Amino acid sequence: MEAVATGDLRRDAVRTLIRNWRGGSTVPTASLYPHQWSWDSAFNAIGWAHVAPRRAAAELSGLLGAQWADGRVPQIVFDPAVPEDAYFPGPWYWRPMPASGPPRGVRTSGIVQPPMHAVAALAIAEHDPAALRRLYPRLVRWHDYLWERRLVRRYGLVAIVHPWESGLDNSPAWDEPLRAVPVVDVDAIAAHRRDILHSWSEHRPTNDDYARYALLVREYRDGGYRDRLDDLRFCVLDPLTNAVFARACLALAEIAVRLGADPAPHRVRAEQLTASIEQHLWSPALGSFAARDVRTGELQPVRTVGGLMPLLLPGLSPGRREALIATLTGPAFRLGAGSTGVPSYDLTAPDLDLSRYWRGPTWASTNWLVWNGLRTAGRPDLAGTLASDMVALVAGAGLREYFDPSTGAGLGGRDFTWTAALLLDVLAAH
Ligand code: 9WN
Repeated sequence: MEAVATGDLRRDAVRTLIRNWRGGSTVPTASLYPHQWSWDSAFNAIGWAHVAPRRAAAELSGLLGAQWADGRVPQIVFDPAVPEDAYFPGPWYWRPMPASGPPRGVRTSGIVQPPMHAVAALAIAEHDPAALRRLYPRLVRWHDYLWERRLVRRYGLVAIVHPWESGLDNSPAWDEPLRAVPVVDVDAIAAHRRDILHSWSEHRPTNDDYARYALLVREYRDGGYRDRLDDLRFCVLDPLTNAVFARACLALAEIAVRLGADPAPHRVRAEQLTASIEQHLWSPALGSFAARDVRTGELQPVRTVGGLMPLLLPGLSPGRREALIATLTGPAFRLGAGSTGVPSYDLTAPDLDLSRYWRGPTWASTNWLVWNGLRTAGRPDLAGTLASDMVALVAGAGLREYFDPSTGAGLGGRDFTWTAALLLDVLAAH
């Protein structure tokens, strides 16, 4: 890491945060994603905390201000100043909103994203302790929503009901579950797409993917966004969502302690989730955790970066931790063996696509999560290797949305906020 001029990188990262700040939140990148995204805001706040702690708190407060009456924190909070057709699906596509929806006058999507927010709140607390008191009650309601409405009782895990909810939109982990979703109106949906005006279509999900995504939105919307999990076409137990949720429960417990509230319920949830992840999502054949399709009961036979996320859990059994680290450093992910970060998909898979979104490329968000997982797992050596990879990727290709893991070439959006924010966090730790 010493070889790289980290001062220059830091300056570029701060400039990107400032450029993408919209007065109360930060867009992920100006033209491709011109609104506020949920898990991005958590990552962005972690970066802002190093630069302007008030903005970090504002970013999280703004997002939680769009929380629905039922407690869900929406995937997107739409900027009313941005035209409807700047992003697909825009605010109208998600309407009508139910009575359990967002506060009056606030326009949001109706699905969620990984619950990173308590982790971010705890991270920014060091810089702005007063923010915790405001954020805590909303974070509790958000976690209650997931635990009460999204829990699949027979597995003790929470479900995602749309691939976008995973944050790893077109991951091969969703290929089988998505076979239950017909491809309809593909040409009409393709004509509405805006992403491929800003990014190469070969680097994005396909038109068939988008037709399925849009149908899932319409069906969930037309059902009033009710979480009748048995009736939904897509209902999956994602290791990333559940591991991040468990880690967030531990963060919320720590926040409760600091505020003099009772941490026990949050700790109990973290323990239960950890046990359920171990019991129901482990694949001995893969040497990794994997997603389980609730409709078929099947564990998905693919190694993705999401399957490594239980490294974030301090309660993970030592055997599983060792096996995960062997997978991470083995041929599938190659950490430490001339790696360029941790790719989103198994490098040995026959359908690996080095430049298509979550089907191969390396991303800052998932790298940062694995980096934290390695620190939790007591492997500062590997965490250091990954931190160096993250810095080298940005030094070589800029603050891009994702990177080709074979060449390190930058892909997708430019001046990407979470890439900047998480780089600042990694640099601050080294
Ligand atoms: C849909 C904003 C988001 C990230 C996701 C990433 C991508 C959106 C899209 O961009 O998804 O949510 O339009 O492709 O997959 O993780 O939060 O950066």
